[in-house]
Amino acid sequence: MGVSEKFTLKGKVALVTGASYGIGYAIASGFADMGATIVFNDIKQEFVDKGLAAYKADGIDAKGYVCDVTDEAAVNEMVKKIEAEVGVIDILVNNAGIIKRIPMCDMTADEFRQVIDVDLNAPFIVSKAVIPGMIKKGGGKIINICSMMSELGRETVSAYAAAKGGLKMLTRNICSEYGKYNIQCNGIGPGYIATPQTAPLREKQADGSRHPFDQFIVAKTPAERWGTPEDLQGPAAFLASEASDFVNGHVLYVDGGILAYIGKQP
Ligand code: NAP
Ligand code: GCO
Repeated sequence: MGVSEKFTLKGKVALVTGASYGIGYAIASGFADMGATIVFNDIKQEFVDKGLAAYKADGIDAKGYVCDVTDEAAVNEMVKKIEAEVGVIDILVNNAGIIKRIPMCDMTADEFRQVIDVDLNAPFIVSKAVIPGMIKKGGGKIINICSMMSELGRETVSAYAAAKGGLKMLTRNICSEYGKYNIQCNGIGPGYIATPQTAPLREKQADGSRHPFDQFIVAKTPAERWGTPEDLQGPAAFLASEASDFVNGHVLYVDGGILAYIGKQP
């Protein structure tokens, strides 16, 4: 097989969680362009419908399900339905995620748990639901959407950093435990990407100037810009395709160079 033939997803079924918009939508659209059949979920019918309309407008025949990824019974039910209605899942992207920006000492234990539940427990629940099908099928790809906060901390994101750091280790553990079944589990660590999740960090100030955090991120990124959801399409397609069959337990940071950079000299 030629190398270029390995960069296809023809005939593959891909489930991308929380993919009505944002990073998940871009990754799923990229997979569709590579030939995969796209399945996604969101928490509310309203968002699933919006997602379906967006995929349709892009010429993608996606299938959407209402499912909260923190609800194990609902996830198991959804995976069963996908297997019956679409086919056994070849590629899973654990993308659904939330953030709460609250100083740690002001955060309630409940708020901390909610973030851990969506950003760490859910990837465990969804992966656990799809792995048996992948084993029967002879292999599969799991991509966990990690973060800069899998490596770094900052004020107000204690729960998110704990969850994304944990997700990096869940990635390595799935690789360790299921690599022998031809399952590759890798992470993608996006840098700062312009999506609804980061919109509050980019809001214009009352005087029309840029948000100080916006300026801080552009200065901290060697590429000198925010990332776009589309910046993640190529890396995700690589990790979902046969081209990466011996890449396992790795986190690929797609961050315009943030993690390599000490910051601007004064
Ligand atoms: P986003 O714009 O907020 O989208 C997140 C998606 O997850 C939404 O569709 C959301 O659905 C869904 N979701 C949340 N909780 C869910 C649940 N319990 N069950 C099902 N779906 C759920 O975020 P994004 O920026 O695209 O981020 C996507 C992923 O990348 C997240 O894991 C995030 O942590 C990670 N990430 C983002 C950045 C960034 O700079 N943007 C950087 C690194 C990593 P509803 O809103 O419809 O409920
Ligand atoms: C924040 C941001 C980040 C990013 C991303 C970085 O408040 O610092 O929301 O956590 O979204 O995960 O990789």
